[in-house]
Amino acid sequence: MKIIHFSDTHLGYNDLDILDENNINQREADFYDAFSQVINQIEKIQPDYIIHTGDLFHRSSPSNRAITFALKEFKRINDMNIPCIMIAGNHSTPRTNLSSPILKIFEDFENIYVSYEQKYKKIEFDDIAFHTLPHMNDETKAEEQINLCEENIEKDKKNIMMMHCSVGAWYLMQEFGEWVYPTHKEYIFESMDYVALGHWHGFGAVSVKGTKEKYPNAFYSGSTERTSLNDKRNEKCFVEVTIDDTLRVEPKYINIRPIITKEINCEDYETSLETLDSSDVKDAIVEVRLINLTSLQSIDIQTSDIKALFKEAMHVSVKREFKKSSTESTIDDIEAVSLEEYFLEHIKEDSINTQDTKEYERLELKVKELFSKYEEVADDTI
Ligand SMILES: [Mn+2]
Repeated sequence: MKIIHFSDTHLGYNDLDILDENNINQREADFYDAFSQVINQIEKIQPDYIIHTGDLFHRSSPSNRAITFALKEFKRINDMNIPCIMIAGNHSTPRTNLSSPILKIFEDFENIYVSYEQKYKKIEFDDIAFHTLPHMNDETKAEEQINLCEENIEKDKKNIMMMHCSVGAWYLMQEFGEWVYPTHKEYIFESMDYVALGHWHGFGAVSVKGTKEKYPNAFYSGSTERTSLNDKRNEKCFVEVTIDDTLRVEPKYINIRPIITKEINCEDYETSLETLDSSDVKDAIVEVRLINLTSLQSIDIQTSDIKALFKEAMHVSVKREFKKSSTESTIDDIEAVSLEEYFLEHIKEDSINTQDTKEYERLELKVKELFSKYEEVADDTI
């Protein structure tokens, strides 16, 4: 028996102010592309079942575009005549009873089975039972729902548990209202053929109570794209689960836009630039770290100059990481009135340390020039 498990597709998520050729936010389009890649693969693999473990949409009230896209893709799934079981995650669960859950839009698709009512629901077929525990806002009610799941295990069928949660607080996403599965109920996993998890955005088996030991049958499939540029994972996947006499869990990778970190060591700025390799950044999201930066260099090194080094990238962000100095002065040490004066004082301090007065004079002029430009712009706005 073959099951495709995917999750956390976050349709409608957008980021970075970049539009694609269709005037759609480029990152939003990336998420749609990742989703379609999974559906294309499912068409080829022709599994027995398809499961999605939550956060189909990024918001509980998605945009028209996100809904239109989802309906089109789920029509494809529906037409495959393969049962598809889907649960709600924290992102697609409304916080109040006033709004209607978005997954309701799939109720009338004959091959799509949805679980979004914040309670346990068993979705059963001849050979298999899916025990779904969608996201629950009220954690106090969750335990009785887990008990219901336990009571409903089918001895003569395969049993699949589906949840959108952090298992025992080890896989927290630092999001408001996330549901933590109680550690003392993890033993239920042993009665399941497979535990399909959503919420954590990386692929992998779940650890036993925070040890290095892993449950052999409990997996997060991970997200299909990155909802934060802090997520540096370049491998996103869906999972092909084969349940015969043994269980096989195989990640199937998706082609996603690369995210690449480059480092420029400002202690040896020139050499660092010379040895910089920018050949691998085409269409990538690039994060450049300027390390060991001094305040003097920080004035000279323009963000636009750094960005120009990676012309082929889709997006470049520059992070300035200053060198720690033992003689760092605090604001209290400097009697300065304006930002300009404060800044000049700071440079002066630095030049005293390095005994480079010529450099101070050069930068003083530059700083004055920059501040006068700033003031001109500021005056214009009055
Ligand atoms: Mn998620």
